[in-house]
Amino acid sequence: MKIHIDGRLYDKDDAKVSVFDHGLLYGDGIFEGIRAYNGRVFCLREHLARLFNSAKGIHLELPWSKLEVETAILDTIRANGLKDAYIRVVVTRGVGDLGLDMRKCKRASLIVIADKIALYPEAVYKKGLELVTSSLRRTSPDQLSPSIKSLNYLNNILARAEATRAGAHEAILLNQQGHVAECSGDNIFFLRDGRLYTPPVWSGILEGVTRNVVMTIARQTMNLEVLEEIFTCFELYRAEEVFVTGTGAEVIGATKIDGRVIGDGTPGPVTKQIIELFRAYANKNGTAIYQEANAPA
Ligand code: PXG
Repeated sequence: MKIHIDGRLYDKDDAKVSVFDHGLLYGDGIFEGIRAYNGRVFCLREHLARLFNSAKGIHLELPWSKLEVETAILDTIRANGLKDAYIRVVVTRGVGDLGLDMRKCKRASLIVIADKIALYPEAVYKKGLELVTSSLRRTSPDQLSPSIKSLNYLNNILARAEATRAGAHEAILLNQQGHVAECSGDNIFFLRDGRLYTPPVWSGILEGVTRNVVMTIARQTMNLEVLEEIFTCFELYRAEEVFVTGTGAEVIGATKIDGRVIGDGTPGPVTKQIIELFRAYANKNGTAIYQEANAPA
């Protein structure tokens, strides 16, 4: 495996960062998780836009243009001969001293990892996920904004660990007001009376790229009304269908939440249709990685 760090490709064992990097010392940095399907990078522009907005949010000046980051991403995928991939882009504050002062970090570092994707087993798409509400709240927008995809994921990791210990797949995090925000690494939707509901960005969530694509598919292809509204867990319990969206998960039904069976306990017809439409869309759209002649088999 070849890994990109600051303009050079390294073998996996040689891909290293300094112990003085503030990304390591303080979680001072940002990231993106991106997927490539069938030789195309999915929603690359949207991920780059979010990366640059996250950078702005943490006062991190990026010494590269969007095109340069895009080139680094595409080069790394090509160097690994991948057509389907999970791509992790990490930008750290760079090397500084042991203090908090970001001015000591003279240059941000760019890391790109392109790997095969570790998918949820197909059985999970058929059966649906079990979710539990975490005791931890999503960081509120007046703290570290949840719309910034920062390297501080400990809150989400601890929430996910609660789910794991409860024998569930994913954790739901509420916002500081007790409304449903999102899962530890996915956005959440529910269906009632033919309408889809999902929490608004301002209520304290990451504005998921998959979320936005699913909202467009639901509105434009399925003619569904999609409402961004705040709601509580009870609305999920009594929903007809619930599903989560994310780059890793794509779209997966949630069939049990806090011990309550959702709908008839299997992913519903709308969820199944969105899964199919999303997969078809993801397989056709995106930034081409290879010219036809150079594509790996
Ligand atoms: N909410 C949070 C908190 C996330 O971290 C999403 C929603 C979904 O956003 P996208 O843009 O992917 O539709 C995320 C992103 C993983 C993994 O390995 C997933 C994320 C972050 C880190 C790791 O599954 N999800």
